[in-house]
Amino acid sequence: MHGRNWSIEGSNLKVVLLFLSALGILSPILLDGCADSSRTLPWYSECALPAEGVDGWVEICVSPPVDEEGYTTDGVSNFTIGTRRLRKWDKDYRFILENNDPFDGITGMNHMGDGAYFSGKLYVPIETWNQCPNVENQSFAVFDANTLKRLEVHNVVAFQNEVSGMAIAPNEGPHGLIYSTSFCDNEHIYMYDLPTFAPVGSIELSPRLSSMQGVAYRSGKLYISAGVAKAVFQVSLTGKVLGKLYSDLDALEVEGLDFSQDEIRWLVITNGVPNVHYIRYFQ
Ligand SMILES: [Ca+2]
Repeated sequence: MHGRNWSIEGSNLKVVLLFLSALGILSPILLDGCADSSRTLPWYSECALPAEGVDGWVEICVSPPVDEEGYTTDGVSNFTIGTRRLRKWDKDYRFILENNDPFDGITGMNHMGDGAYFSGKLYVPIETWNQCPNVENQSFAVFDANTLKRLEVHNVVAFQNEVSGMAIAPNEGPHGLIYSTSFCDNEHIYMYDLPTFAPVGSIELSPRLSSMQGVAYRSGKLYISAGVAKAVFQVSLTGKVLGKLYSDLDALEVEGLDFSQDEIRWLVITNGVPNVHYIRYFQ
């Protein structure tokens, strides 16, 4: 159990980690490769960097327990998205404020997905979720990142069968694009015009990715959290799946993610508890 896809031989890594642990340099949380959410976790400010010579994607720390659907950040504050709740935290995950009624004034909504921060706002997919393919009222909601108050709702029922995640790519397309994943559609990523939310088209994934739960954009690539594989994949903007970057096979569910900062921050539910896992590339 507790298997993860390390990029160096597991036994070598364990020796390195044991040595660091003996020196008191490394938190013991990394030793068994399992983020046991029932005990105290290393926080963002206590991320343990790997020893020299470690190559590839390495998990360096885990957030305290947060919400269960999505994550994003403006580079300072952390924003976590629950099924029916938005919360804002400071850089060390100290609670700042929450919105416990994100569907206030709109009927039928019961589910939020993985959102993205862009230019002072949070972009969050919302819908009426009743298992695949029975989904209704698929929409993109926009919230003020300072107050968490809802500003706008844009219906996308006509174009997409489920909305599990949103990523903002301000420099793609003529005016910027929104990329959106579907949990019920393993074949397509949908695109929308950023300023108007008008549908632009879709890209076809090759190979397909099952049970997509979140998407992030960075430097002309997409990063997708896929549930069946319990992994983060890198995908080109033409839909080619370029590789599996990291997997957490102990996860009960893998959820939203963010790659706007130095590391992929991936919301993973382990033992029923959602935490943001910080996974950084070393070479
Ligand atoms: Ca996100």
